[in-house]
Amino acid sequence: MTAAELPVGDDLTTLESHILSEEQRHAGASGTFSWILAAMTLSAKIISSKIRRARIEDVLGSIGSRNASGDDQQKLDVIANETLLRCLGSRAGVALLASEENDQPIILHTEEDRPYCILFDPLDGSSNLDACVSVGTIFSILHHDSHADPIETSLLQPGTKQVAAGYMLYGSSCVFAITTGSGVNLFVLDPTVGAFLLVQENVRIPGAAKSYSINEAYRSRFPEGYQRYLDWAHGNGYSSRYIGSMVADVHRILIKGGVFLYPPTTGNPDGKIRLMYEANPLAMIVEQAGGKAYAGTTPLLEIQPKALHQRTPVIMGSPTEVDHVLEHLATSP
Ligand code: AHM
Ligand code: MG
Repeated sequence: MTAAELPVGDDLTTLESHILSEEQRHAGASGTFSWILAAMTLSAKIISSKIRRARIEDVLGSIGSRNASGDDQQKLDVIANETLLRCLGSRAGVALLASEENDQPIILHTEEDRPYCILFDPLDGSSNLDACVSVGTIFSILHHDSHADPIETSLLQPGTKQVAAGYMLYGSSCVFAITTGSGVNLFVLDPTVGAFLLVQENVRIPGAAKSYSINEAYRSRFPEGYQRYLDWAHGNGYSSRYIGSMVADVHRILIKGGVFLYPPTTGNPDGKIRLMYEANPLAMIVEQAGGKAYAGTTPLLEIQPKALHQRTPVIMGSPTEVDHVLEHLATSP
C-alpha cells in the first residue's frame, strides 16, 4: 500500500490557529495573546456584519455629537466602539483599553498579571459609510507597565514598543492584517464558515510605484516641501488615489505600492491623523512589510507621545516613494 497524498492546494489555517502555533514557539507563553486575538476576530465579525446590514437596520449617519478628537460621531462609530469594549473588556491579560472614541482610557485591572494595553480606532474613515466606502478598525497592542503612576501613563509609549498591530478592513471582502514584529500576515473572512483564513504570509510592500494618496484640495495649506513634491510627481507621471479612509488607502499601498501623505496644514500644524490609534499601528504594519513611515522628517515610530489623542503628520508607504517625499522636505525651508 502506498501512502496517500494531501489533497490539492495548501493547508487551511485560521487566524486563531496561526497565533496559537506562533505562541507555542515561545517558551513560557501563557496563551493570553491568543485570547486577545480571539476577541479581536469576534469584534471584526460583529462589526463587519453590522456594516453590511447598516442601511437595512437604519444605523447610518451621524448621532450629532463629537468624540474625544472633536470628530462628528457616526452611529456605527458608537456600535463598533461598544463591540470592541464588550469583546475585550473581559479578556484575561488586558490592563487598559484606549479608544479614539473615548475621552479617557478604561482601566480594567491593576493587578501585575495583566501584561497588555490595547488601543484602537473602532471605525476609521466612518464619515464615508453613508456612501458605502471601505472603512476599518485599527489596533495597537503594548506591554503594560504595572509600575506606571498614574496607571494611564503606561499607554504613552512610542510606536517602536508595540508588541503587535493590525487592522480589519471592511471592504469588498473583510481583511485582517496583523504583525507581531516578524512580518505581516493577511487573513480574509470566509463568511460561509465564519473564520478568518490565512491568504498571505510575510506580505512585502512593492519597493516603488508611481502613485500618491493625499487630500490635494488642501495643497495651498501644506508646507512648501510637500507642494514641491507634488509638482515633481506631476512632472514624473504619477497618478493619484485617495479613498479618504486611511486604513483603506494604506491597505491599497501595502498591496500595490505608493505613498500615503497627511501633511501638516496651516490650520492643523500637526495634521489630522491620530498617533496612537492610526499612525503607529499602520506604520508598524508598513515597516514590517518592508516600507517606511515618517512624521515629517522624524521616523514616525520613534515619537514619544505626550497625550493619548495627539495628532501627527504622516508619510508612509513604499521605501522609494517615501524617500522622494523626504528629499523634497529636506531641500525646502
Ligand atoms: P476618522 O478616524 O474620524 O475617520 O478620521 C480619519 C480619516 C482618515 O481615515 C482619512 O485619511 C482622513 O480622515 C481623511 O481626512 P480628510 O477628509 O481631511 O482628507
Ligand atoms: Mg480614524
